[in-house]
Amino acid sequence: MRLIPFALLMLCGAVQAAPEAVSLEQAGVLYEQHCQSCHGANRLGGAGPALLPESLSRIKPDEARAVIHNGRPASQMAAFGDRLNPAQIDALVSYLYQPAATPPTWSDADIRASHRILTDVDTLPNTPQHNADPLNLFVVVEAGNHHVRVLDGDRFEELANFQSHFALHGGPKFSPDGRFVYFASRDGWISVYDLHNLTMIAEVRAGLNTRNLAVSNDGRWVLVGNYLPGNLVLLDARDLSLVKHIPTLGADGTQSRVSAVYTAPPRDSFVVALKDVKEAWEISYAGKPDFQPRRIEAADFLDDFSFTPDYRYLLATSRKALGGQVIDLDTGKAVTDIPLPGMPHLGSGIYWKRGGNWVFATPNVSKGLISVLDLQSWKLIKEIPTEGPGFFMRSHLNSPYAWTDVFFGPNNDAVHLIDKQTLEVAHTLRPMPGKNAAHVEFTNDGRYALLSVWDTDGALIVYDAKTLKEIKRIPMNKPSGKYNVGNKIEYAEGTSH
Ligand code: DHE
Repeated sequence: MRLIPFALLMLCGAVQAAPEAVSLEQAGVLYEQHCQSCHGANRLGGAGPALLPESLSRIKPDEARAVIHNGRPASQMAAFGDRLNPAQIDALVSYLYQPAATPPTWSDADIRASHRILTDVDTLPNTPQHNADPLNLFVVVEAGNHHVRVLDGDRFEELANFQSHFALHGGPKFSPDGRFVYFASRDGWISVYDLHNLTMIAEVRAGLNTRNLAVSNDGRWVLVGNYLPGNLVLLDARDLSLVKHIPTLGADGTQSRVSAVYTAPPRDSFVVALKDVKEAWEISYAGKPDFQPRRIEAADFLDDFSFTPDYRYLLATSRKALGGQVIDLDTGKAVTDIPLPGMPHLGSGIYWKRGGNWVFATPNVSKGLISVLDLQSWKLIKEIPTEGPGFFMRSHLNSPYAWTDVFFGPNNDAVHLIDKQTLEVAHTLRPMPGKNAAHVEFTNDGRYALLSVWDTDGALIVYDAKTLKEIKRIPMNKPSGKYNVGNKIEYAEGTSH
C-alpha cells in the first residue's frame, strides 16, 4: 500500500478518493513520524501519556480516533485530522491497541534513571508555612486539566494549584503527620508534595502502568502496585528513591498483576491483592523489615478490597458468582463468599455503627444499588436501590448520612444521602442538573461536605452537611477526588483507605 502524501491530498481538493487500507506495519511508521516525539519510543510515554493497550483500556477506540482527528482541548495533543486520512487514523488506532511486538520492560535502572529530586527537603522548614489548619487541608485532583489544588478547609480558599502527571488515579496517600502527600498516575509516575511548604519534593516512574500506592504507617515506605510490569515497587518515602522491586509471582511461579495495595496500620503491614493468582499477600514493615510476603491463599482471584474497622478481615471483590469474599488476615483463611453481584467498588466501601453493630456499605458499578453487609454475620442486610450504578461513597462519624453518587446512566447528576440507621434514601441532590455529580469528602469536623461536579465546566460545591445548604461553589475542570488530610491520616470512619 502506498501512503497518500499530504501535499497530494491538498491538490486533490474536493475530490475525495476513498482512502486505501493501511497496514499495522505502516501504522507503526506513522506512529514514529507523528506520535513518538511526545508519546515515547515503544509507546512508553514521554511528554504525553503512554499509549500501550494497558494504558488505553479505559478509552474506547472511537474516542481514540476522535482525539487523533480533533486533538484534545486544553492539552498538548494536537489535531491530526489535516495530516492523516481516516484510513491512516483507523490503522493508527488499531496499532495502539495491539500489544507491543517486544513486551515492554521497566527495570530498576529505568526506575532510577527517572528519579528526580525537585527540592531538597532538608532545606525546608518542618512547620506549616501557611496560616491554614494543616489537618483540615483538602487535596483536590482536577482531572480535566491534570492539576492538583490545595484548599484551606476552613475558608475553602486555594493555597496552591499545580500541574500533576497525566491521569492521577486512586486516592493520594499521606505521611502519618499529614505533611507529605503521595500521588500515583496511571502511567506509573509517583510524586511526593510537601503540604507544609507547598512544594514538590521528588518524583519517580515506578512502573509503566500502576494501580495504586500505599504509605506505611511509620511514614518510611511507599509501596506501589503495578499492572505493567506486574510487580510491587518499594520506595523510600522521604525522597522516593528505589529500595527494591518485589516480583509478584504466585506460589506456583505464575506472574501476576497487582489489583491493589493498602496499608493496615494496626498490623504494621501492607496488604496486597493479586489479580492473576489466587493469593493475597501481607508484607510486614515492623521493626527491621525484610519485606518477604506472607502468602494467603484466596478462594478466587481478587480485585479491589477494603478492611473491617479492626483490620482483621479483608473484603475483596472476586470474579466468582457471588462477587465478594472475606479473608481472615489472622488465620490466613478465606472465611466466606459474600453476595455482591453488582460488581462492587469495594475500595469505596465505608463502614459505620448501626445500633450496636458495624455495617459495611458499597456502591456497585454495574447495578443501581448500594449493598449493605452486617460485619458480624457477613450477611447482606439490604440492597438500597439508587437511580443508577455508583462509584463512590463517603460519610463522617458526625454525619447521619452516607453520601453516594449515581455515576453511570441518565441520572448521573444525582447524589443520594442514605440515612445510616434506616438504610433508606433520605435526600437526593442534583447539584448541577445534567452534569455528573460524584465523589464527596467531609471536613475534618464533619460540618461540611465537598462534592465534585465532574464536568469540563464543573465545580467543587461545599454543602453544610446538616442543613444541606450550598455554602460555596468553586468552578473546576472535572474535579475528581478530594481528600481531607485529617480524615485520611486518622483513617477516619466514613472515608476511603
Ligand atoms: Fe478508580 C480509587 C480501581 C476506574 C477514579 N480505583 C480506585 C482504587 C482502585 C480503583 C483499586 C483504590 C486505589 C486507592 O485509592 O489507593 N478504578 C479502578 C478500576 O478497576 C476501574 C473500574 C477501571 C480502571 O481503569 O482502573 C477504575 N476510577 C476509575 C475511573 O474511571 C475514575 C472514575 C476516573 C479516573 O480518575 O480514572 C476513577 N478511582 C477513582 C478515584 C479514586 C479511585 C477518584 C479514589 C477514591 C477515594 O476516595 O479514595
